[in-house]
Amino acid sequence: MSTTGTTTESNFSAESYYATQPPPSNLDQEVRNVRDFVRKHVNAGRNVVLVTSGGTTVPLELNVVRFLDNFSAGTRGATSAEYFLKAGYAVIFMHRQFSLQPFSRHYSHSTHPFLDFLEIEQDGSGGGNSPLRIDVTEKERAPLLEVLTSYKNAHTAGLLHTLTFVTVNDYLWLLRAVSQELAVLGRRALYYLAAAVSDFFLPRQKMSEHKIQSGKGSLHIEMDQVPKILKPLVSEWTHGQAFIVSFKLETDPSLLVPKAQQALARYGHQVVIGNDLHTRKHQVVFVSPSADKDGKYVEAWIRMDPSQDSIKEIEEDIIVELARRHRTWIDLAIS
Ligand code: 9Z3
Repeated sequence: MSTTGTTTESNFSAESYYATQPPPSNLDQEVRNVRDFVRKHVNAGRNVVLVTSGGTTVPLELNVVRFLDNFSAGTRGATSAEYFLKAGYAVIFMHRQFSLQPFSRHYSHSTHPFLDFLEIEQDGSGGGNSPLRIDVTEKERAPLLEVLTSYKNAHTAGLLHTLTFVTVNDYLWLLRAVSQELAVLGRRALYYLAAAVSDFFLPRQKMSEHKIQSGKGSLHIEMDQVPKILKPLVSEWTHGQAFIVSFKLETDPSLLVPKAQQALARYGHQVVIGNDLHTRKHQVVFVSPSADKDGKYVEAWIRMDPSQDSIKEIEEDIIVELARRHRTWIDLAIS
C-alpha cells in the first residue's frame, strides 16, 4: 500500500518472505520450550490449542523509533485462553508483548485497577510497631480468589505456555515454528488465530537504518503485502490435520459473511469467526464449510445481551462451541 492509497500485487510469497526476512534472535530457544510443552501434553493425551492475541507492529526504521500499530488490546485472545483451559486444553498463548493476558486481564484495565482494592493494614501482634500487611477489600475478595485459584492451578499443572511477539515479523516466524512443533498432535491441535495481524509491512531491505528525518517534507512509504500464511499453515505446516479457526474483522457488517466465505474457499480450513469492530463483544458469526461437502457454507451466530456484560463473556459460548466442533473433527478421523 502506498500513502496515495493505491495497492499493487505483493511480491512476497510465504516462501520468499521467510527466505529474505530475518528470524527473531530468540526463536530457537522459544521453539525448544514449545517442543517440551507439546511433548508433555502429547504424552498426557491432552489436546493443545494455540491462541494468538493482540496486534502486531510494523517498524519503519531498523533502529526503530516509529512503527504502525493497530487497536487490538488482546481481550478476545486472553479471555478465550481462560475458557480453553476450563475446557481441558493445554494452551499456548502467543501474544503481543504488554497486551492482555489470561487471568491478569481482570485487573489490568484502568476501569478495574488492582491497587484500588488493596488495603494497607497494621498487623495487630506488636502494637504500634507491628509490620504492615496487605489485604484485599471485602467486596473483591471472592472474585480475586476465584481468578487466583484458576491462575495457580493452570501454572502448577503446566497447562499454560506463554510466547511473546511485537512485530509482524516476529509473529510470522513464531507462528510457522510453533505450527511445525504442533504437527505431532495431528487432529488434536486447535488453532485460534485471534491476533490482529498487519496486512502490510516494510521489508528489511527497504527500511531506513536510522530514524527517518522530518526535514524533507511529507513522508511517502510504499509497503508490501504480508504473505497470506493461512495457506501454507493449513496445507503444509499442519498437513491439513489441525482444526484451524481464523478471525475476520470488518467495520462494514455486510462484508463479514462474504469475506469469511472467501477465506474458507481460499485456504480450506474449518471455521472463520466473523466479527464487526463495534459489536464484537456481543455477537460473532461462525462460518464453516457445509457438512455435505457441496461447496456451500453455513453460518451460525452467537449473540449475547449487552445487559449481561458484567456476568457473561461471549468467549465462553465461542469456546464451548469450538470444543464441540473440535471433538467431532477428531472423531471423524477415528470413524
Ligand atoms: C479478530 O478479529 C479479533 O476478534 C479482534 C479482537 C482483533 C477483533 P481485541 O484484541 O479484538 O479483543 O481488542 N482478530 C483477527 C483480525 C484479523 O486481522 N483478521 C484478518 C482479517 O480480518 C484475517 S487473519 O483480514
